[in-house]
Amino acid sequence: MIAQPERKIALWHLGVAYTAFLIGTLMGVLQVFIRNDALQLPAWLDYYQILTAHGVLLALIYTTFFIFAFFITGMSKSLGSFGPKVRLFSWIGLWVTLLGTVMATVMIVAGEASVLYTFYAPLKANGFYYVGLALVIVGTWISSFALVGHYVVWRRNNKGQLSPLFAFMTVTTIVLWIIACLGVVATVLFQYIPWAFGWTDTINVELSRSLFWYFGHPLVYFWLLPAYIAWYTIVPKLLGVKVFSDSLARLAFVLFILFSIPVGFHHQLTEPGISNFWKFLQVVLTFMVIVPSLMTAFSMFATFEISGRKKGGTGLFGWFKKLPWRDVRFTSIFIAMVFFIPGGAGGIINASFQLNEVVHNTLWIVGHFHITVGTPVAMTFMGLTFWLIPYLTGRRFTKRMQRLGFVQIITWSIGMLLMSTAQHVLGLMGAPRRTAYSGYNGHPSAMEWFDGIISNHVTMAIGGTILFLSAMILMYIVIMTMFISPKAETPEQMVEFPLAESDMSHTPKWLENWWIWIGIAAALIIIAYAIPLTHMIQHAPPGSKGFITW
Ligand code: HEM
Ligand SMILES: [Cu+2]
Repeated sequence: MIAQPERKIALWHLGVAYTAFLIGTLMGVLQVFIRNDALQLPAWLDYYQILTAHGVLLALIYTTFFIFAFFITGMSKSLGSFGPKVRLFSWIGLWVTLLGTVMATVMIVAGEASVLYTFYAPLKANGFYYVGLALVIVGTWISSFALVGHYVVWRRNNKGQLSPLFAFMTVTTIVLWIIACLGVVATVLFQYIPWAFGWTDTINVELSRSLFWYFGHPLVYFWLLPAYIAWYTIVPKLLGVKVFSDSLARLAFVLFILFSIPVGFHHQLTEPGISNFWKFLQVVLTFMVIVPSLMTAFSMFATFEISGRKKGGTGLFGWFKKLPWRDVRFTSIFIAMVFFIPGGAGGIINASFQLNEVVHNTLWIVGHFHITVGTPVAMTFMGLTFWLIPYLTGRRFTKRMQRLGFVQIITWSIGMLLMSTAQHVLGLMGAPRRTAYSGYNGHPSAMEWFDGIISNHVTMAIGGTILFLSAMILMYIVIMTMFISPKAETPEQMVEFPLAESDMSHTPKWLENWWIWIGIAAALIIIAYAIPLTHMIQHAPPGSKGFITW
């Protein structure tokens, strides 16, 4: 059991995460009904307002707070208790991030910031929305430095040794996060804030979007890598085996630092201000990420097979039946992985220069990120929640909770399958994303979006409703295991932190030489961004004044 102060910090993070989850999923279910013309919002509430709340609270806030809860618990577990300074800075990090969250949320609720979570200029929110977002980032940096400090002390006390896999992966994710944030911090501090408070009249739109996506793409890896940490370090323990290959796991992680940052232009393929050469270069770099992704898939299935065979599974696929399907901690993550197969394939489509034209800004994209962040990441986090909260509170995860956990993940899967398949197909038929209901004056093409079986906004709404019910079951489990379930008394009732053993005897030391990876990452970033960004600044158009369209 980790020390009480760390447990408290982690539990606070989880409390905030699930509050955001509750509000965010409520917005989600409203959206599906509005899009299908079954619900009309009162005049004081706007579709873009709730969509902003949905994107910010789920994609930015739920994920970030959950991730830090997981990191804090795992770092304390694998490197030992935090010192007083690490604790203090973890608290400060939490409060600053929370302050920023509250500020941004108040602005959204007040109708001052219906600019969506990507806050593209020239849409202009109240300046305090951007200040809130900046504080969120600063808060995560403080928490990150606390964890890195803990790691540095450990390395100093264990000279010449590789750090445990969990700690290595946490630091990798933090390195990626800090490099990524530089872009969004630059645009928010130097472009949005002066413009939103009226200190400057206009904003360089193309530059702001490019700096945003410099951050926006690695942001998805900031969500994904913690899920991968669970896949690499928790899943083998649930299966009763060691990590498949420690060095492969570490190599995959550092490759994510290299290939997740210099690629943001793949979100801007339709934008006129960037020449094709730079777009093409970044598309090529984007495709490099397939390498560590397939390395991860390979190690996962190798882990499954080794475990299944150890338990007596024979033949080509006999091992599959021997996996611990009755353990919701495993089954949830397994389903999360399965969703990532079409999710990753869809990502290849989105990033392709030509195919992007077909799917850009359509509901396909919404379908895509709900089967990447909305399920593989979110459901891995759910699978972690089932043991993380009882582990931290010392309460039991009862049989009844385990059964409810199964109902929760199965309903989430069914809901997501319906909603995201409908969204993918509707997107191919041309239905746009980020719009409330619109009949396009009864145009036949738009009417088709309401009369298929799968390709129908109603199917999407049914899926969304099932998802919302599933989210409420999860909230019940969270509240029970946080405050109400009986305390664990006997050792069998205690919930453990299932951290797998990893054999580091063959792992090369250079894998943990951060300067190599930060150096290569910097070189790639300069190659991919220096010239086009300079161009955007030197040949800047007049700039745009702000627009408040809502
Ligand atoms: C109850 C479950 C959920 C439902 C019913 C739902 C529904 C939706 C719908 C219908 C949209 C598209 C709206 C539009 O483009 O007009 C949307 C957008 C989005 N959703 Fe969800 N969603 C759910 C859960 C999640 C989760 C768990 C995440 C991430 C962790 C997530 C992240 C997002 C993001 C980032 C957007 C894009 C917002 C934007 O375009 O600015 N959603 N959701
Ligand atoms: Cu991307």
